[in-house]
Amino acid sequence: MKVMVTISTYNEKENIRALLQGILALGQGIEAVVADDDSPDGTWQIVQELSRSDPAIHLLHRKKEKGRGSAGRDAFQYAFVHGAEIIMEMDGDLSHDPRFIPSLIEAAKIYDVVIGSRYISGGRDLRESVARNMLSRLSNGYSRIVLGLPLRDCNSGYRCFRRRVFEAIDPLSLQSQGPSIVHELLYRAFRQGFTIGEVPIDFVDRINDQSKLTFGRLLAGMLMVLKIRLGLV
Ligand SMILES: Nc1nc2c(ncn2[C@@H]2O[C@H](COP(=O)(O)OP(=O)(O)OP(=O)(O)O)[C@@H](O)[C@H]2O)c(=O)[nH]1
Ligand SMILES: [Mg+2]
Repeated sequence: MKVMVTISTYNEKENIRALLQGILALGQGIEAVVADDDSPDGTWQIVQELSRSDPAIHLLHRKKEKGRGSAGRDAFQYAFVHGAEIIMEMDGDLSHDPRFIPSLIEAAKIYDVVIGSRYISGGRDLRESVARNMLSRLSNGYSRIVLGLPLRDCNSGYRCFRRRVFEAIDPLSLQSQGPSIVHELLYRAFRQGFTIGEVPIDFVDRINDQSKLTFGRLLAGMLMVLKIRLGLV
C-alpha cells in the first residue's frame, strides 16, 4: 500500500532534514512530498539534495504561488496523481513527531479520515506557553462550533486520508490560500459523509526558529472558518 506524507514548508531548514529522516526511519516504504515556497533560508535545497539520493523523497519547489493552503493543495494533488492509497499531512517544524504516523495509518483501516488529536484521551499539547495552549483550545472550540463538527481536534494539521476522500474531493478544488485549508478539507469530508476518527498525538513546541503566529493571522483564520461554514469558500 503506497503511503505518501505531504509536508508544506516555509523556512524550515533547521527542521526538515530531521523530520524526513524520522519518516524514512519508520521503514515502511513511506514516501514524503515536501511543498516548499522557495524558502529564502534554502529549505528546498536540503530537500532537493536528499531527494537526489532517496527516491522516496519528492520536492515541489513552488516559485509562482505562496501560502500554506495552496502548497497543501499541490502536495495532495501530487500524492493523488502518483497513486498514493493513503495520503497524509503533517507540519514541517517537528511539532508533529513522525512516531505517530503508524497509529494514524492503522486507524485509516477503520476511518476515511484520521486526525492526530491533542484533545482526546492520551493526546497532549506539551507546548510550554500556557497562553498558546489556551489560545489553541479557544480557536479549536470556535472551529468546532462554527463548523458543527463532532470532533475534538478540528485544527490539527496532522492527518491521514484514504485515497477515496480525494476521489470525491478534487485536491485542485481546494480554495484556501492559507492554513484554513485544514478546516476546508475537514468540513468538506464531513459534509460528504466520510468517517472521521481521532488518535492521540503529542503536540510540541516547534523546534528551532520563531513562531509565525500573529494576532492578525489568528483573526484571519477565524474569519476563514466562518466563510467555509457559510459556503463562501
Ligand atoms: N509552503 C508553505 N508552507 C508554509 C507556509 N506557511 C507555513 N507553512 C508551513 O506549514 C506548516 C505549519 O505552519 P506553522 O508556521 O508551523 O504554523 P503553526 O504551527 O500554526 O504556528 P507556529 O509553529 O507557532 O509558527 C509548517 O511546516 C510551515 O513551514 C507557506 O506560506 N508556504
Ligand atoms: Mg507549527
